[in-house]
Formats: sequence, C-alpha cells, structure tokens
Amino acid sequence: PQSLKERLAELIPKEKENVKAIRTEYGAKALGQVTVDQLYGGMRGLPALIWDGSVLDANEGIRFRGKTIPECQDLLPKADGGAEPLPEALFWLLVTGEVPTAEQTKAISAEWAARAELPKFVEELIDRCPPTLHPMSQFSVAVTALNHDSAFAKAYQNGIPKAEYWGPIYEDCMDLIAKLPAIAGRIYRNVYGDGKLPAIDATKDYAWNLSHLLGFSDKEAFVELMRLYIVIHSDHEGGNVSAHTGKLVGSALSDPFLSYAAALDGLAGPLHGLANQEVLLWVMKMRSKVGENPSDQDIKDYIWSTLKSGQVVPGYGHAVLRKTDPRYMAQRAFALKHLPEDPLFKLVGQIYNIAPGILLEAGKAKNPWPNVDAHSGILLTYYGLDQMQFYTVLFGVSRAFGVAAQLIWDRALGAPLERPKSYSSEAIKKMFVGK
Ligand code: FAM
Repeated sequence: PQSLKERLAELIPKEKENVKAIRTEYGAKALGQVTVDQLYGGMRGLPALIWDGSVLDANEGIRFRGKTIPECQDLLPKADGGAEPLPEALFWLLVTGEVPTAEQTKAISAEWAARAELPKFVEELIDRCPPTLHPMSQFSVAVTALNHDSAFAKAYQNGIPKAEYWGPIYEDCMDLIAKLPAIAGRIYRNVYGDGKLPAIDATKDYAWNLSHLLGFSDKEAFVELMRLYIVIHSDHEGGNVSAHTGKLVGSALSDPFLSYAAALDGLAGPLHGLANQEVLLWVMKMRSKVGENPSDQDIKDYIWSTLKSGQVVPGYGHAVLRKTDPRYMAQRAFALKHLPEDPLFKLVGQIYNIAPGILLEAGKAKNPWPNVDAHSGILLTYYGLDQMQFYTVLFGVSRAFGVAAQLIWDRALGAPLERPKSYSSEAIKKMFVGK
C-alpha cells in the first residue's frame, strides 16, 4: 500500500491549487469586524488562522477532518482485539483527510517504532535533570535538544528551495512523534522509578509501546486508554495555546523540534494542559477535606470556597466550547465501561452534577461545563499512574500529532512568517476619540 509520504506528495499540488483558487476568488473579502475588546481580550473569536485538520464548534466540540470523536472511534482502524482507534490512524486522517487502511496504519506503527531511539546525549540530558524539575520542563528540554539531528535545519543550511521544505519537515515530524514515548518513559522512570527502561517492541503499536515504556503494558485496558487518550488530545483546531505556538514558531522556519518544544512550554500552563494535574490536586484536596463519601452539600461548599478564594475550578470552562466537552464524554464512557464502581470516578461524576450550577450562579465563566482535563487524571490514577505532575506529559505526547500535521501543511503550502500588528493604548484612543 501507499505510504503516508507518497499520499501527501499527491495531495499537496491539489491543495496548493485549491488555496490559490480560494485566494483569487475571495482573497479581498472581509470575515467580519475586529473590535478593540478583542485586542484587549485575548483575541477571542478573532478570525486569524487557517487549519484544515480539526475544527471546534462551540456547542458540538471537536471534529477531526469533519469527523466527531464517536465517528473516529467507529471508523479508524483498531489494534487486534482492541476497541479504541489507533493514534497512527488518527495521524493519517489529520494529515490527509482520509481514513487509512489497516495496512497503512500498521506501516506507521512500524515506522514510528523504527525511529523511536533517542540520541545518547538526549538520554543523558534527561538523566541529568534533577527529579525536582517538573516533568514538562524536562520534556521541553529533551525535545529542544532533538533539534541536533533536524533534517530540515540541515537542509536549510544546504540551501533547500522553498517548494521542497515539506520533505525534511515531514521527516522531522515523524521522528518527533516517534521519539516522544522514549522521552516520556525516561522522564517517568527517572522521576518515579529506578530509571531502567525496557526495549520497545517493533511489532506493537505506538500506544502499546508508550504504555510499555511507562511500565503499564501488562494492563490491556490501560493500553486502550492510551489509544483513546492520544486521539482525543491530539488536536483542538488552530488557535489554542499549544497548537498556535507550534505554528507561530514554525513560521520562523524553526524546525519541528524547536517549534514543538515551544508548544510544550505553552501546554505546561495551568490554564491550558497543566489543568489535568490541577484537577487531580484539587479533587484530592477536596477528598482530604470532605472525606470518601461527601454529600452534595459538602461538594457545593468546597467549590464555593475555591471560587471565593479567587481560584478557578480546574477542568471547567473553555475559551471556545459552550457545552460539555465531547472529550470529557468519551472518557466518561470509557470509565462507565471499564471502572464504573471506582470511587474517584463516582466523585468526578458527582462534581459534574454540581459544579456547572455553581459556576452559573457565580455568573462569571461563559462556559460552566467540564473540559477534557476534568476527567483524564482519575482514569490514569485508576490504573496506578497517580503521579499527577506527569499528566501533562501525556497530553504533550498527544498534542504533537496535531501540531506536526499542521507544520507539514504550513511548509507544504508555503505559509509565511506570522506577524500580526500590535497597537498602543494611546494609538487606540487617538483612532476613536470623538467618534
Ligand atoms: N472557574 C472559575 N472561574 C472561571 C472558570 C472556572 N473554571 N472559567 C472561567 N472563569 C472566569 C474567568 O477566570 C474570568 O474571570 P475574570 O473576568 O475575573 O478574569 C471569567 O470567568 C470569564 O472567563 P471566560 O471568558 O469564561 O473564560 P476564558 O476564555 O477567559 O478562559 C479558561 C478559558 C479555560 C482559561 C477558563 O475557563 C479557566 O480558567 N478554566 C479552568 C482551567 C482549565 O480547566 N483549563 C483547561 C482548558 C482546557 F480545555 C485545555 O486547554 N486543556
């Protein structure tokens, strides 16, 4: 069967034509108004980016190349005996817009396994990090260092013409994704274990090998969880902090390792990817305060105390979504299937019944519903991965899929350097005074 790179080579000229036609026809059209509030307000709703891989609807949630999460669970190839979609297949979908065959999916598993090994000096770099350095910082350091072997950086130095950029970018992106499990596994075992890692198994899929490096591949349900986890965390359209950072840094022609390390640094913030760590900390604190079987009133009081002390309720709210996140629902469905009686799952379900009402009553959050991070930690904890500081690393492994797909397409389509205009408050006043 055809490889992903061969398929891409066929799709790129067609997409270039498509973009050219859109720009010729509609290039001068306006998408709407830009208000002063949007400049001060974190650019919410500002139409500013193009990305075909995924689109986020405020009420429906994410679609990957037009497909909802349940549709992906249904349509994408699975591991033998597995029920969850393989991340390899999701990557093919993100890149091409097409559902791959089982053979094409297997070929990606094999290719990533073949590219998984880390340069020795990167292993040493990780080993030298003190265990007190946050796992996300270690992750970012290691990914930055992979730039040592960037095919793109080398090709650029050798004068590669612009039309050919996407080739070495593709190679770097495949290397990047392939090496993330080895980085994540090494950090995990250094910080929480004895630092010894097993070899990866080239006959197995990506999520199995990630689970294996972390020490959980004997639990089939954990491997299934990782397959689902990577798929649902992979991409969330173009404007979220990690995806946009990757794209922005890539636009300077920084190679995919540098671009993705920058994206990881954004993912490490508590309003973004770190929220999954924050949720678990918050839930554990709640439990130590209210005990194992809290009443609804106990939970209400605890949520109010969080809000009154000026903190956010982690895992709730969203910059774009206005309904319960389908990524939350996919994890809830997984829990109902695999761990319906787990006390922490029950507690998270109880919070889900209570928190939105309180956030509505408090009246600030535009979206009172849970996001992806409200659920992921308790699933990991159930299987024994209870080191919360590590959770965002798994988010980081997953988000690389979307950022890599975007970097390949940006360079294929010749996306230029990003450079929006900034204004001073003084200039804004002058522009509108008396109007
Ligand atoms: N708890 C308390 N207050 C909240 C809140 C929450 N969960 N969500 C929003 N608000 C507040 C918000 O802080 C803001 O207050 P101020 O006016 O005092 O600044 C107000 O409500 C309006 O905010 P918004 O317009 O509803 O939200 P934003 O678009 O500004 O921010 C989030 C979106 C996600 C940063 C925000 O909802 C939040 O802080 N949630 C908790 C952290 C979290 O779960 N982040 C993860 C998001 C996730 F999907 C991801 O990136 N992985």
